[in-house]
Amino acid sequence: MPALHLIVANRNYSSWSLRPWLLLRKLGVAFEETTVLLQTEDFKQQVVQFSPAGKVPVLLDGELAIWDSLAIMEHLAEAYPQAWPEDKAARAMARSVSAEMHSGFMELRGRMPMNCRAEGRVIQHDEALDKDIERIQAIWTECRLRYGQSGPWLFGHFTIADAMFAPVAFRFNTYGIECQGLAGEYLQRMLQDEDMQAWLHAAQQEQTVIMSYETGLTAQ
Ligand SMILES: N[C@@H](CCC(=O)N[C@@H](CS)C(=O)NCC(=O)O)C(=O)O
Repeated sequence: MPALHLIVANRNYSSWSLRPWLLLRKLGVAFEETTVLLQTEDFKQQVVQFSPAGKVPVLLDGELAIWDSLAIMEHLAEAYPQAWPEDKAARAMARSVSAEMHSGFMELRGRMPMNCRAEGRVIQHDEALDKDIERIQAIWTECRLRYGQSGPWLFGHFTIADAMFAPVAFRFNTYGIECQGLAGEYLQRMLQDEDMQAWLHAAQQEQTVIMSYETGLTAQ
């Protein structure tokens, strides 16, 4: 019986859930999963048993409950240090871009909600949104250029930084954001990844539609 148990929400919409789920898959760690559906009556009831924040994801590790995607991944990194780059300078950069993703990019998050099974959605662009998009492309390019020599991910092997940006790849796909050069290659690598495809496949099987996440259905 796996010692780890991850509580997540709808695959299609829960960007925060995707992050630790993907990291666990990449670490090759066995874990149990429970899905609680967003905006249902028993969501809060189920989740507050483990998380005072009342949000997912939550990781149960024996007696411990850890909530918040970055805290969960930091907890995993204690047992699996490869979750961060080994090199100190690379690790500092990985921590910085992960924290930047965790606490920022509000325009992108608000206006391009994760909706991974949807494609061809049209959103209106403005300076604030394009600034977020350009900053993400710059991060991907710089990490790949400086630290990506030993593998296909931002710091060579898959790290927490990749997990942090994985939902952005689905968002870029849904809303038709194209990336060039190293950022474009990274985007395609992420979208074609077998674990990302497994997550997407599960999202495609879900029946629930939450209209507040269904942005860009028609040209605005
Ligand atoms: N900063 C938190 C955000 C978690 C979060 O907002 N989760 C959403 C699901 S994607 C949630 O649980 N929403 C339910 C609610 O707010 O009632 C993290 O990194 O885990």
